[in-house]
Amino acid sequence: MPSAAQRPRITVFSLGGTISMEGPAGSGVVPKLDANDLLAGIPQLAAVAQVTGESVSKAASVELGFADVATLAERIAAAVAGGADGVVVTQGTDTLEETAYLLDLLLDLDEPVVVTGAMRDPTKPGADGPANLAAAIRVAASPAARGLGVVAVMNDEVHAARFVAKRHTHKTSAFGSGTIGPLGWVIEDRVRIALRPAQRTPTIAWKGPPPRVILLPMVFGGDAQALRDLTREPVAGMVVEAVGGGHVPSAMVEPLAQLAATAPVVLASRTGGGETLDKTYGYAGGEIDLLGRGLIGAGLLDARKARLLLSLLLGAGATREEISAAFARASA
Ligand code: DAS
Repeated sequence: MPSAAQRPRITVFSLGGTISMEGPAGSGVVPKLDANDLLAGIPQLAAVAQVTGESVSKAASVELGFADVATLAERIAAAVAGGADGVVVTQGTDTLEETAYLLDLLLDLDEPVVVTGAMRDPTKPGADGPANLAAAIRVAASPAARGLGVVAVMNDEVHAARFVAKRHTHKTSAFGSGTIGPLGWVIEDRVRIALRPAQRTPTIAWKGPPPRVILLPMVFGGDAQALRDLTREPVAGMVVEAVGGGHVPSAMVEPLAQLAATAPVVLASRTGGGETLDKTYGYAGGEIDLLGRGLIGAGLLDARKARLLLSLLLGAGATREEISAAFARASA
């Protein structure tokens, strides 16, 4: 066993979420515990790594915003510059998929950065927070996880930030990567990385809070009024969460084309897996029609991840061509 000084140095940043929540029976749980409280629940991990806790916030994850994650990214980069071999972020699961991808876009580190949380709060039998935190620390300490970009570790699975999504309201197996599955897993005391992404997520410089990018879901029967309502004021960009491989009702084509002439409009799919099509359907409102009118395919990114990428690109002052190229790269 490595001596204490030889063990990898891991910094754990706590943001709140169910993993940190407590409360009297019957009145609901709220964020209470900080990083050091969470680490006190897994003393056996001291044999794996030298772990330091830093409390960032005690919030429900729906309260997090772009600036919070940008500040966290700076703190993570500083921890690594100060000698950390890996970093773990604990937060609420509701927006974990967004935080993980934003960190992936903002950071350019070989050191593992792992986001985790819990589906069952610490007052529940079988609370999964300690197991998830222990697995996340093992991954952050593992040389096998270097160079993967940011990952999420939940339920002993390792997921790429670009693909991970919360797909269930309460199961401990709520997280998945619909299109590719997990990159690896934790078993006994081992971290197994079975797949490595073909390419890293591009890094985008943070230039301050980005302009507003709207996400518009397509619904059965269409809702052209929603599009009119949302674009009454000028918008910096829009992501259309289209049906199937990237399709909208024909009545929405013209207004979307008009918008695409003045602001980037990205075409994503609401299916939760696969990538957007570009040369299959020829009907009005099909993907060939929409891409021909200037919309940009989201490729492998779902609508929520596409909104984050478009927001950061606009915030960094990217041109239309640079935005198209970034989405093409995100799918390569
Ligand atoms: N749903 C809770 C969680 O899983 C709350 C939150 O996201 O903060 O952590």
